[in-house]
Amino acid sequence: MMQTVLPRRPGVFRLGAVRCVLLAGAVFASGSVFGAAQAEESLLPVPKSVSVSNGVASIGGGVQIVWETRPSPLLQRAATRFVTRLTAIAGPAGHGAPYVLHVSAGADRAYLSVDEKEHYTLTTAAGGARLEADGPAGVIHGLATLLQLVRATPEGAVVERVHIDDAPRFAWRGLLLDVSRHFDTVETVERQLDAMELVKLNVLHWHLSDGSGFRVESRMFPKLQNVASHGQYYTQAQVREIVAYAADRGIRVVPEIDVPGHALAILEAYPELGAQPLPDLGTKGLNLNNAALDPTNPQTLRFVRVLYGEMGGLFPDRYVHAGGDEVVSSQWTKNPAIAAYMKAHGFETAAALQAAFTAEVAKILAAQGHVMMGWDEVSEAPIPKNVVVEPWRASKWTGTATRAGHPVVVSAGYYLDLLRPASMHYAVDPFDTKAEGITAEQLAKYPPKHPEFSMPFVMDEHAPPLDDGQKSLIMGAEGTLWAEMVSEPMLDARLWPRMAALAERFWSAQDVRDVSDLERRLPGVMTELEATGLQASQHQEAMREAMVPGHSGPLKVLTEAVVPVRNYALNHLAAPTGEAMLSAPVAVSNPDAFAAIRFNAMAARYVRGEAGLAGPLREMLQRWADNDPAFVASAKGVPALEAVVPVSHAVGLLSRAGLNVLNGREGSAWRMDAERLLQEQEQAFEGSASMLASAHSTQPPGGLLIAILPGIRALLGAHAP
Ligand code: TNX
Repeated sequence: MMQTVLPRRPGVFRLGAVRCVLLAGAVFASGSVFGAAQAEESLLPVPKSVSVSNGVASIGGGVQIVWETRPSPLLQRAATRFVTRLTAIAGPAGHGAPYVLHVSAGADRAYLSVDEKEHYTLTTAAGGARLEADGPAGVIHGLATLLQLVRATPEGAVVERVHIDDAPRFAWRGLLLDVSRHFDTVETVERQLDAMELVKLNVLHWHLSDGSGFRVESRMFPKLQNVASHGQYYTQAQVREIVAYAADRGIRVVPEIDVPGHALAILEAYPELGAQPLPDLGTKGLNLNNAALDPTNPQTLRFVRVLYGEMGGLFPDRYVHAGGDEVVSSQWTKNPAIAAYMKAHGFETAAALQAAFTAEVAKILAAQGHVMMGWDEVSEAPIPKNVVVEPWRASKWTGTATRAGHPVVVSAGYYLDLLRPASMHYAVDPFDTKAEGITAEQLAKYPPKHPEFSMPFVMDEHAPPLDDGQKSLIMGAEGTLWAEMVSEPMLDARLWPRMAALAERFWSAQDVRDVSDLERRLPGVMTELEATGLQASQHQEAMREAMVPGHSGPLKVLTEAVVPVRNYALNHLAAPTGEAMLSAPVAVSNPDAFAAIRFNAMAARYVRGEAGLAGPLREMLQRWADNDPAFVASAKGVPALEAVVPVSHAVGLLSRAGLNVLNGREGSAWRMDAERLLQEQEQAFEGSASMLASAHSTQPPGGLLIAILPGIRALLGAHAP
């Protein structure tokens, strides 16, 4: 591996403007320029405008960066990262003339704020490129784009020749990491920040506190780390390190300390602040989300003031997320003192009391120089206008919150823990007030088990579209990955590549929405992210090996053809349940099974007449058909694998049916078997097509759905025999 020796020959040349020359040590095999334009087709997120010139330029001689404006240390580090990544992607060293990259960056005092300047232009030519940015963020983005224009070829690395003019659609492009439910080490968080930089995401929404644990060292309330963290927390030095690491990559860190609900961990440490006595933590089926602070206790607001004051000092960002979600009314109404307080002060509902609490928290944060954010529940009763609302339960809240004048960051439709494929999340536009929510049809078909809790999740079929004023209040959006069922080794693969699809939704123009084009680019993006540090495949490999030491190959092949059940259906499996889920096949199955997606796309093209695809289709089907006996053998004595043997059989049977079609085999018995199985498996998809369906339906063994159904269905003929 090439080491970076940057700056190897730093020097200052005077050529009119200040020029700092930085010669990168990455030197690639020199070679002739060759290959058709391609890399520009793998850009993600799609830039605002791209014009392609003909041809490519060799970058085989390494990169020489010429700063047209004086580079800050931050930009110098960005350049170093660029070179390191280029080396990782473009391969071994060679000699030749360096590719000269001229960079100029305007000054931007708003860097790392929602008002920062992110625009850049990038022109790549024969011997080099020019990157002009309005500020540091634009340089970081431009370098990410340039990296995606590089392609390794047998003759050495080349860069596509293009002119790009780019800026994001939304200023706030976030990712929520829930480190309360499952803790992630500093290294793991930093890996996500690296990946975020490469797809131009710019906010880490760090969910640091919830029922399962409080994750930051507090000097003011040391029981938060000594008791509430259960031993897993970030020291203040580590928090500063992560904030700095993020800042280097153009990423703001918005901390969330969730109050007044989701407070169990805090209450383990300070039970006197609770609305109810601390529940016995050993209670079977205890809902860790329910415990709430007592908003009427003056000590509660004091706690919030001092804690937020301390935490605010660690997080320089203007915004602090104060949570506010899922406050269970009975936590308050069943406490006689709180009930009496509500009566005395005219709070008719828990929501009204929460609004008063929210207003106090917003005031506290404002006094500390911050702006409060909260989940959409905070907007159910009047609260100060400047509180940023984050719709999550349904898209209608985007409409109501903006109608009330609140700035909004949308997360409804972007819940990665629902385990939907990238294509579904990608289809959701932040402006759409009817994108996410339980439909009337679903409600009728699957009556909710907790009717009083369902209405906020229900879609408003009459929700009007946003007007221009409302649209201007949408600051952006966030992908959220709640981690009840995401352990640290699972994190990279649960977040990516789906988060990259969301990065495009949040950056690119509203009309960039071609799903097959997205699906075509995602594997390449995964390759880029993994080459530069992400560990999705490595971790999955290790997890498979832990499940079946020495014999994990068949499990890997099985996971090519399956996806996990969706919409919290994992909560309703017969087995595995609880923590066992995290070391079962479903933990290493991906919501986007690339091989299955490719198979389905190819099968569709085959039946439309591309006969040449028969070969590759046959190869895939043969692989899956042959895998069944191998899987059965490997599963012997491993309960988690034995549980999904029926899934392996089904994949085998369907694959054999597909082969029969390709081989022109006659007969009807195998067709009928396959048809029956197809219907059964399509039904299984129906069973987790929404949160309500998930709670009502029997789920497939091990929570695995078969992802190659559309392709098999296409091969068998669109109509049932
Ligand atoms: C609701 S999303 C929550 C989270 C859970 C999630 C999934 C939100 C604001 N609250 O605390 O993790 O459902 O169970």
